[in-house]
Amino acid sequence: MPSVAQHALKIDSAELRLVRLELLTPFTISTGTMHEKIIPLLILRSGGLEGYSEGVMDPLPDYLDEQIPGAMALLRDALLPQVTGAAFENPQALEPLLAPWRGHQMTKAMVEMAFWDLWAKSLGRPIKTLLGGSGDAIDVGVSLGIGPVAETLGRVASHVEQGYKRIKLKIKPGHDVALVAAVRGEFPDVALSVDANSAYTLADTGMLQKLDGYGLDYIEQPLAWNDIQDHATLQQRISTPICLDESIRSVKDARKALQIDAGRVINIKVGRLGGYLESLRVHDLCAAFEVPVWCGGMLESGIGRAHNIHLSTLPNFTKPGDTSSASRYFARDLIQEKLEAVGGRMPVPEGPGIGVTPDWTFIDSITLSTESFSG
Ligand code: OSB
Ligand code: MG
Repeated sequence: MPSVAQHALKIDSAELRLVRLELLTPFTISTGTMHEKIIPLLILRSGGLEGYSEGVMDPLPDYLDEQIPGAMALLRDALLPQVTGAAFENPQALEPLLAPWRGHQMTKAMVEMAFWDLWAKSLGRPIKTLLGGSGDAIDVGVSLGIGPVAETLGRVASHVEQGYKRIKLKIKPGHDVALVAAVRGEFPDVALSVDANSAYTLADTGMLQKLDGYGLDYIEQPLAWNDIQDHATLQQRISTPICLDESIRSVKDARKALQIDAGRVINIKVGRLGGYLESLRVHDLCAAFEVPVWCGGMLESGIGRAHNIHLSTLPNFTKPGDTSSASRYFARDLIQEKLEAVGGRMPVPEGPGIGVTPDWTFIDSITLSTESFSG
């Protein structure tokens, strides 16, 4: 990452909102169905500038063990009182303040990412450039929720037609091999992957071995969300690369996983890893291991999506990310710009910071609560 000489940036105040955004269609994964997105939004202010981020934790701990009430409490009782009134030269200077708190990567990432946006704006640079990324657009794939096979086939067809560069199918026990066989049968050449969100155990090895016959790009997080060891055992028994998502919460986790061949691809989610700095470390570690990475998604609004797109411009993001068009999920986004993929390519927002502008009229109309913090 390029070092930029810079005066310390004082965080004058912070605002924490909770907003409710309706999903156009429910999204089902192995752990359950999401009908709406409740999004904690963070605004950090310095002088006339604002930095933005969104939390990707769920209302209840069903993807990982983090959840919105705990995130709000940590932000309210510790993180935001700590950062407001304080000055930081760069995002690295913020890390020692966040590090002592156990876990809560997604919560810490909110503060770190909003600060990156603020810092980049203060320098007049896009986040992409400060991260060391490049390019005007990134390759994107799509993640299709669990649904009837016939319906999924139709959705695969429409997304292949739109040019998405990889189709990811959500799977769970009883909704796996037959689905993959049907999709592969109709789309022999499409880049295809599956994501189990921890729905299986080593007792399912036989079924997972059957997936080897369908030329999948990878199988994402087949085993427990907090496991690495069993994934290494499974990787020895299947030829399809395992992609780790839930079980990688830090660069330390990533190192341990790669050292024992527990996976051959890593999904980088900035929130899950606690921010850009840890994401950069995982990115660089994977590059050293010659392991490709790609950027995962959590059905983010345009604010989180813009952050993800900037991160995806780094060189080892060699596989299409889950940074598909916002219009797939929401009738109206939280930002004024449209984040829409064209031919499987998502343009990187231009301008300083994340490069997108909140639509405050709309955000105000869906805000459930607002809390203010000043130093
Ligand atoms: O495991 O990647 C996942 C959505 C919610 C929770 C977990 C995951 C997902 C997705 C959707 O796959 C990705 C997206 O389009 O944002
Ligand atoms: Mg996943």
